Amino acid sequence: MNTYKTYAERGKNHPNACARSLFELMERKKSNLSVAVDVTSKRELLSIADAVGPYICLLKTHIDIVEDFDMDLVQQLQELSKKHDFLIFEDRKFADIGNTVKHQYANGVYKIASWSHITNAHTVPGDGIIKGLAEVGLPLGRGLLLLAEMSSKGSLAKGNYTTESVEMARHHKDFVIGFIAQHKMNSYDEEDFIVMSPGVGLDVKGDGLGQQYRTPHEVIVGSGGDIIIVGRGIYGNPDQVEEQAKRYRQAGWDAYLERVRLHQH
Ligand code: 5BU
Repeated sequence: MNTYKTYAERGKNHPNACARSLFELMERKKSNLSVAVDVTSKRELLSIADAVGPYICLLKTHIDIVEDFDMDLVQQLQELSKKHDFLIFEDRKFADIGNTVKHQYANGVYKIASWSHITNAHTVPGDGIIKGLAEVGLPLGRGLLLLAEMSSKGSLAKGNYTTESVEMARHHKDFVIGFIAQHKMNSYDEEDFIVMSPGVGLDVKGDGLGQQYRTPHEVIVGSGGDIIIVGRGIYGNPDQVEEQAKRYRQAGWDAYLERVRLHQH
């Protein structure tokens, strides 16, 4: 199955340019680590992005929590993305009808489409949400992830909801590059969806607000995820950001190498 091929092999054949460059840079940097930088000041966000930059393939943001947001912040993030060779993923979780999300993606204060290589959307509104976002994102060479599963306790995104979300992605393979999910979602050899999994931690199992953590090994070897998304495990202790980024990058990459070994023919 595609999920168990190497990232390099998957990068060669992927129909979406954004997915191709992501796979290529993962192999180049030997990293399947995405850091979720959920901090509320521009200074902190930039300083963490610069510190973790060399170890990550993808920087995940929640841009609307930054108190002193301005367009200079996104310009600096773009510069860091070039300097350290990573892509940017704004975890916006769009959830409205196509016409509304189109504006939320392109316009307003944040102009997400203009700087974020990847964003994501809930499937609850039906596939009009994908069509609306694609009108803005496709001409810019962006990629979309659908939320097929969530990491939090009691999530309703399961069973039929998850299956139908995958079906929706199959009808929009030009723009949908994969899923936020807890397990591999591919069924066929000829399709290749990237699976990014949040809820990853090496030291704790949860956060008291519903978050649930698994180890990089559980995610990548046990469940077939491709990219581990780690937040507080990395930036939680300000003195250890770089050290933790190295640690998670190593754990994620070792798990990937083990998966490749296990599935060699
Ligand atoms: P943490 O600090 O590693 O718990 O942060 C996890 C991040 O991933 C945080 O930005 C969440 O908004 C995000 N997330 C998640 O935790 N679980 C999900 O199912 C989805 C996103 Br979708």
